[in-house]
Amino acid sequence: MPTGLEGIDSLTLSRFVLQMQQMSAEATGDLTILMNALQISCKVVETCVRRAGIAKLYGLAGSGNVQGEDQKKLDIIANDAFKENLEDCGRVSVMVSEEDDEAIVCSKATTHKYAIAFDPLDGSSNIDANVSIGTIFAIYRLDDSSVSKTPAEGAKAIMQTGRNIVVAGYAMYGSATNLVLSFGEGVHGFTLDPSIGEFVLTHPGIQIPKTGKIYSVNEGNAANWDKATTKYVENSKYPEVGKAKSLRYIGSMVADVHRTLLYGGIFMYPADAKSPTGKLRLLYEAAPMAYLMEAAGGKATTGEIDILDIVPDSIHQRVPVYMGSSEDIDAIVSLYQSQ
Ligand code: AHM
Ligand code: MG
Repeated sequence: MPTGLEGIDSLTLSRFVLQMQQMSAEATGDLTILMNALQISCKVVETCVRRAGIAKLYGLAGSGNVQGEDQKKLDIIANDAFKENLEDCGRVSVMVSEEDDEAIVCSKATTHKYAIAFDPLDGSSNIDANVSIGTIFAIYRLDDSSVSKTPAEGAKAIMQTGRNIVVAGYAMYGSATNLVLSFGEGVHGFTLDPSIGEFVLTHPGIQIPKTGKIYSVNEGNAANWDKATTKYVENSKYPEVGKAKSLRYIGSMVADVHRTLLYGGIFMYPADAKSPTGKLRLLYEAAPMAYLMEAAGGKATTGEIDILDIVPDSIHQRVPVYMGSSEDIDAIVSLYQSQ
């Protein structure tokens, strides 16, 4: 009897993670359990995002987060879903969330090998307009011989360069729900099949094109940009040779980076005269996306240093961001070198 599932490629995210773990000689299964908790959290949040209009989850919750921004109801729901699932899985020792002032030390941890930084619902200014939003995460390996007991110790343990990331990725709640991730070698994209409730591999081995036809930036900030950014955008619009680039800017990092990975080009959130270190946060926005970019053959820089080489000085640190196709990033870096 037909099941309706005939012809579906069944490399699910769960099986993919198991296979990745089995390839490692020292694998204990802890990372598989952690990844499972992460996957479930993404499914919980996707369900809330899909039902937000009917369930009256749009709008403000009436509180503010550490960055002084209003928190949306969905921001809080997403943050709670990730924190509860990750803590309960017992494989996370320290968590840093965009929505929490301090690092969280997990009392239920049965092993102290992993820490995770996440932005539970990025791009939340877009929530009420039903524009794509997402979750960004980076898992870091800890020295499990020194267990963090206080938020300050937890913060110190997780403040590592992006080169130490074990797994990074994002979930995008758009017209479909995608989960894109990398264990370091290769970037793979999964799409949630709602009929079976599983993420299925749809974009294996994503490689970003060497150069792209799109630039992506909030041009409303142009009056405050430095010379290199101003020149780069001018060259994109009025090139001496070839065609002008197209501008695409959604204002949701996950959606802008997703498009950049698939189509190529450059996504930027520069520092400017009003925001001297930029807007995006290193640990849970810039570093995980930079990790994916490099694993897909692209580059990610502040203009002066590769994002993955930055040593964090605080858990909510902001950094300037330029990421995308290698030739486009080389062009902005050379403008910085000559300015
Ligand atoms: P958020 O973490 O408060 O949602 O802010 C981060 C978002 C990114 O998704 C996006 O790239 C950027 O802010 C857009 O900022 P702007 O509205 O200034 O262009
Ligand atoms: Mg964010």
